[in-house]
Amino acid sequence: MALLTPQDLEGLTKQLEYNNNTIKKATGMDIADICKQIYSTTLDGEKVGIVPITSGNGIISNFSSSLLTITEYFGLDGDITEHPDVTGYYEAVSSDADIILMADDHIFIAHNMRNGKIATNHVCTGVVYAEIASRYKYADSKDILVIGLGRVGYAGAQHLVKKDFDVYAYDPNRETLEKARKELGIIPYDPEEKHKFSMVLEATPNPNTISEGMVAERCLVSTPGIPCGLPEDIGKKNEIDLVMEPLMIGVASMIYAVM
Ligand code: 2YJ
Ligand code: MG
Repeated sequence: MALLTPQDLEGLTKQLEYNNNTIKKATGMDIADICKQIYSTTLDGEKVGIVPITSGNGIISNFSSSLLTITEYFGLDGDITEHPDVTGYYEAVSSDADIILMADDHIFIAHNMRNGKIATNHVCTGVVYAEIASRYKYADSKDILVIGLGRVGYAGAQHLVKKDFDVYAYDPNRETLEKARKELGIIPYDPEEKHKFSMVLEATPNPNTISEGMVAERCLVSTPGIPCGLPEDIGKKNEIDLVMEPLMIGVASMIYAVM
C-alpha cells in the first residue's frame, strides 16, 4: 500500500469542502449523510485520542494534525497525545478518549473504547467510496465498475454486491480477479470490452487506469487512489464528476463505523 506523504495532506479542509460539494451535486447527500446511511449511526461530540506511531517508516509530519482537523470538522473533540506509541496509547485511554485513532504502515484503525467496535481504514475507505459511486444521481443502470481489487477495492466491491448492484471488476492479477469472482460474485471485466459505465470505483495506487472505453459520457469516478487513475483529458472530454481526496472521507467512514 502507498504511504501518504505530507504533500498529499496539504490544504486538507479545502480538499474536503471541494469534494463534499461534488458529492452533494452528484448524490444529493453530503459525506456525513452518506456515512449515516451506511452505518445507521450518528456522532455526538465524542472525544477522540490520536496516537502518533513511530514504527516502520515512522511519523508522517502532518498525519496526526490532519486527523485532528478531520475530527474537529465533524464536531468531535480531538486530542493528539503528547507521546507516541504505547505511552501515547496509555495517555489517550487514561484521558478517557471515546475513540482511539492510530496507524502504522500497514493498518490504520479506529477503536471505540465504549462499545468495543474496531474499524480499519482500508475497509471503511472501500465502503464509503463505493457507496458514493453507487448513489450517483445520473447513473444509467445498476452496472458499476470496480478497478483494483486490493484491500480497498475488494471491500468496496463486496459492499456493492451486498447492495445488489451489477458489479464488474478489473484487476491486472488474474488470480485476484478469479478469487473475487468466486468469493463475491463480481463479473470479471475485460478493459478491451466495449462496456461503458456511469459509476466507477477506482482503488489502485496507479495513474491512468481509466481508459476512454470504460466511461459513459456522464459518469462519476469515486477514487481514494493516489495518484488519480483518471487521465485529465478523459475527465475533461466527458462530463465526469470526480470524487478524490487522500484521507478525510475514509476517516469519516471509520468514525461512523465504530459508533
Ligand atoms: O503516526 C504516524 O504519523 C504514522 N505512523 C502514520 C502512518 C500512516 N499510514 C499509512 O499511510 C498507511 N499506508 C495507511 C494510510 C491509509 C490512507 N488511506
Ligand atoms: Mg448534513
